[in-house]
Order: sequence, then C-alpha cells, then structure tokens
Amino acid sequence: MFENVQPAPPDPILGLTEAFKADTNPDKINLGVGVYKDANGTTPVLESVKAAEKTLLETEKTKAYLPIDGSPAYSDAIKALLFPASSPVVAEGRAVTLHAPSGTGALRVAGEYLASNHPESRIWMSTPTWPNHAPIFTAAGVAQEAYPYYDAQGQKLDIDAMLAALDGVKAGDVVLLHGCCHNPSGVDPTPEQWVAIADKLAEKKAVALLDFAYQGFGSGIDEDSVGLHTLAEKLPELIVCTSYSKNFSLYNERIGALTFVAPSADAAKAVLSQVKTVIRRMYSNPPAHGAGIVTTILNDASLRARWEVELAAMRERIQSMRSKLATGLDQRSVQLSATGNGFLTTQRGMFSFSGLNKDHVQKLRAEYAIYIVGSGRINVAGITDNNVDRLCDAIAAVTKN
Ligand code: PLP
Ligand code: TYF
Repeated sequence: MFENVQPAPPDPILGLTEAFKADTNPDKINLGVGVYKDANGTTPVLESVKAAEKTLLETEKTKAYLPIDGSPAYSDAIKALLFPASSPVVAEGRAVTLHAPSGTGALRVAGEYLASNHPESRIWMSTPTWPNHAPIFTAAGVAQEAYPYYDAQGQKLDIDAMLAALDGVKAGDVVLLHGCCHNPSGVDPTPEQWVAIADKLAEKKAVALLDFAYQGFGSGIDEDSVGLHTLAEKLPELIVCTSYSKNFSLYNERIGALTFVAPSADAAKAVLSQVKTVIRRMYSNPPAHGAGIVTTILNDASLRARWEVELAAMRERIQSMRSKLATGLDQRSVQLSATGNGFLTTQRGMFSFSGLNKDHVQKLRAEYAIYIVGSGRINVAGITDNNVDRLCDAIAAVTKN
C-alpha cells in the first residue's frame, strides 16, 4: 500500500524553516515562520513561564486525564482575559470556554462542530488569510467563500470592498475575522471599521469567528480586544479561537482555547455539550501542561505583572524593528511602496506585507540567504540590530536591479 505514495509538498511557511536550517551561510536571516525572536535572534522561555513551571512541578499531584473541555480554572482565566467582568456575555452566562490544543486545534474543533451541527453554514475568509485556514476548514468539511480585505496599492484595509462582498453572506454563515495583527497583512480594522463590520454581520444574521492568535502583540491586551468587544456587543453569537503560542511564547506546548458566545446561557450549555462530543472523537481530552502554565500566571498577581512586562517587551521590540527597517530603507533610497516605507511602521503585530514580489523573495534567498514567505510577508520579529543593515542592503540590491 505504501510503495506508491507520492511525497506531499512542504507547508509553504513551516517548510521554509527546514530550508533555513539546512543553509550553511553564517549570515543567513530567517524572516519566515511567525515565531518571536529576541535581540539575539533566539526564542526564549519567558521568565513568568519558568516561574509558573517551577510552581507546577512542586505542586502537581496527578497526571490523571483532564475533563474533555479542560480544567474549569483555565476556562475561567481565559474568559477573564477575553472579556471584562462587567461584560454581559459573562454576567449572563452566555459564554463557554473550552481548552483546545493550540489555536490550530481550536479552529479545527470549531470546523468539526460547524460541519456536524450546521452543515448549511459556509465560512467566509479574507483575501489574503493565514494559509492554514482553508485546509483546516476543508478537512473539517466546511464550505468556503472569500471576501476582499487587503488593498495592496494603498497598503490598507479595503473596507468598502469587504462590506460589499459580505452582502453575499446568508443567515447562519460564519465570517472569519482576525482578532488583531492580521496574518499576513499586518493591517487591522480601525475601531470605527469594527463597528461597521459588526453592523453588517448583525444585518446578515451571520456568526463571527474570531481567530485571535496575537492578543497583546498589536497595541496591548485590552487595546487588541476592541474587535472582540465590538462584535460581542453587537452580535448574539460568536466563536473565538485563541492561541497562547505567541503571547506566552508557548509554541511547542500547543495551548489555545475555543469560546462560544450564544444568545442564552441554556444555548451556550447545549453548544458546549455538542463540542465535547466533537472533541471526544478527535483527541478525547486536552494536554495539561500549557494550560497549567497559563492558569498559574493569569491567577497570580505578581506572575501576571511579570508576564505583562515580558509581553510588552516583545511588542515594543517588534515595533522598534519596524522603525529600523523603514529608516534603513529610507537611507538607501529604497521605497517599498509608491508612498514610501511608512506603512511598515503602521502595520501591526509580527508580520508585514513588504511589497517584495516573488522574484525579490527568490533572489533574497538564493543570493543573500534571507528567507521570506513567497507572498512577501516578513516576520519583523526575525530582524535584529545585528542583521538589519545586511537586510536593508540586500533589499536595496534586489529591488534596484
Ligand atoms: N491563527 C493565526 C492567524 C496564526 O497566525 C496562527 C499561527 O501561529 C494560528 C492561528 C495558530 O497558532 P497555534 O496553532 O500555534 O496556536
Ligand atoms: O503564519 C505563521 O508563520 C505562524 C506559524 O502551518 C505557522 O502562524 C505557520 C504555518 C503553519 C502553522 C503555524
């Protein structure tokens, strides 16, 4: 049976890391996969995480299975990270949160739930979006539609085209939105645009699915929740897929959550029971360690304060690298767009749609050992004080020829 299997193509983003590792150029630069790196180019374990792990090691009494939906303490802590205590969705018991193995896992469970319980629903995704979205929902068996999002000429959200396309949404369709730090464009709706989007979804009786993988990487934990809070205020139903890979730097622990907001507490409980049947047949119950870390940090005032400082440091380093890249390109008289390089500093989060084309990307890799995703998406967190000049020189060279 296995003799005739053909090799599958590598993942367009994760595959780059393998090519990067195999490259022997000592000056190679990896701006591919979305993993935070510090000023030394490493992805450290946060101090708050180490401290929480120490506590866990000392206090953990069992490795018995968690409940299907994870520990209630984790669900409560995540709900509090997403919604203020005064929020009606919490006060009225309309939100249920489940522990999911990573953001990817949360998306897949959401897809399986939709396919099993709402087979008529289609999911609408932005153009462009994270390349894993379509395969996840295809595998789950959810039909898909696209809406325009990014205006490549103006480096901005094409809100008019987006809202016009969303006129095609049917009642019960699901619209996938990036909570903040849109991957790959780095362009988010303004607070006013979030209101317009929420109003459109309410008019269409659509359900929003918020993929929230970068809370705290844009402007701050609360500031980055403006989209979530606007949708929760205006829509009776919401699905939120969260990931703690980035903001807790817990990539390999695979820790995330899935939250459903329903029109009533009873409806929320019924949805929870259905999602549990989905989980039971997929992986039965979640892995404990990542959730233990996140719960310990969020529930301890001093650890939480330490984490918030570490999160701010990651965010601010990325912002400072955005400025250094823009300045370095300005100094070399390189303009990545008709309006200059200012867009690099206004895009938010880890990623920047640089405007570099496939040819530039290919030359950067072949001639300078600089690895960028084919779409021109740069992981700004891969830039350091030590490599920014080499990067700017290389971009100048490939864009001028
Ligand atoms: N959603 C988006 C938009 C992402 O960029 C990522 C990537 O890390 C994820 C979801 C999934 O993250 P993870 O599976 O590591 O939690
Ligand atoms: O977009 C990124 O780089 C991150 C990491 O299949 C990632 O979201 C990339 C591809 C993938 C899983 C995670």
